[in-house]
Amino acid sequence: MSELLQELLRASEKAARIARACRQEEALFQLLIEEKKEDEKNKKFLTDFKTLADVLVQEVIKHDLGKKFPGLEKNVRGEESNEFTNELGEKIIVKVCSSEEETASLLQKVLDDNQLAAQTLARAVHQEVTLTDMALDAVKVTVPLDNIAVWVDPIDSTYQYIKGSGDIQPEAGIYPKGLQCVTVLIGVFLMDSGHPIMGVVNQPFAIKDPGTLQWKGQWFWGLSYKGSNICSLQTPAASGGPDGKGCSSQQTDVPGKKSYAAVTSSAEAKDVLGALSAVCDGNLHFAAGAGYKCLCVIQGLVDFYVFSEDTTFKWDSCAPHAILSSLGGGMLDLSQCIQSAKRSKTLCARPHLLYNAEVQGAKGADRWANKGGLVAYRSEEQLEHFMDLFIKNLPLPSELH
Ligand code: 2IP
Ligand code: CA
Repeated sequence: MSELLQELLRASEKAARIARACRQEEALFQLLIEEKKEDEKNKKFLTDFKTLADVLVQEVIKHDLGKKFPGLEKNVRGEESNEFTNELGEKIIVKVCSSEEETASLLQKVLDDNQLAAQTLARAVHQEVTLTDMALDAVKVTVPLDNIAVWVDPIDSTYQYIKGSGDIQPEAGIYPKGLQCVTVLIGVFLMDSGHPIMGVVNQPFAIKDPGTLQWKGQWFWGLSYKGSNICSLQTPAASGGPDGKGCSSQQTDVPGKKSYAAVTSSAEAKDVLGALSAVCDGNLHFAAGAGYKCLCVIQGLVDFYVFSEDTTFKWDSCAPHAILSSLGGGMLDLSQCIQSAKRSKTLCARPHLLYNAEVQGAKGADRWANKGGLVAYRSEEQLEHFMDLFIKNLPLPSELH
């Protein structure tokens, strides 16, 4: 159904515009970078402006999807709750109202009476977004609306969004940090099976115009449902990313001779880093943002994104996972891959990440953690051989530290 995908794209673009406004409009940027002193915290309703920006973007996505597909808003899930409570225990629910004026006056309450900031934000929230994507117009796939739910990460890589520079130089096409690592992630999955079927990754700060210093974004989408696989990037490896400087390995006919490129988090464990370095032979990269690292795989800048820790969540992976599936790849649970390969000497199973089940016994956000870590890949053929080499280079369990 191209209409749903079109709406996801439109919502992601509205979200990206709000994210850009918060960085580029002076009235909002000052609030974004403002550090609250201890005695100012929770003075009124506002916890932090960055939390408000995150919550508001999530509400806009929910509101816009619900307007087009009534009922769907109940199945939009994300990290943020839209309820703010002040020190007196008073509550305010942040939501998109029916008019720009109403939204502005609601926001003014959370923004310590800052009228200019509230009006600027409300304008971005109620802005009409029209966009054209010819490839998307051609998509004719119907998905069951009564069996889908949506994971949203309104602003992934929040730290880079607030503190990140816009002048970081990429290494082999990959930004280790900075505004380019910020993404808006909207992923659709089937509630019964938990499989991701549609995703949009929007990068609000992709290119800075050297003349105007204004940012331009870019988006990526994919659909993988009942044998239909369609993606905005049909030949990612060939495109090699926005500047054509991708560093992913070249295909060779001799699997044993291939070397791979991978990206991971700077928070990755030492033993895993050792194994990745051994397999990647100088092509191991670090980048901020779970969504951005997935984008590096989607764009063909690297072959794999590997992370063994449990600090990514369903809202981080659902959207890029759907896009990777549409390209013939996917996202697997890393610890299950390792266990299964050790049992059968080969990676015969594909333990794909699923999006409908909570982690048993976990609380809060951890209920939706990708508990066993992850491996994101674009090519099935490469996966087998890469995992084989990677696992061989991991220390035995008794040697892990
Ligand atoms: C974060 C963000 C971090 C990432 C972490 C995510 O989401 O993407 O950058 O850590 O896993 O949960 P790292 O960059 O080390 O991979 P958010 O910014 O939305 O909290
Ligand atoms: Ca995130």
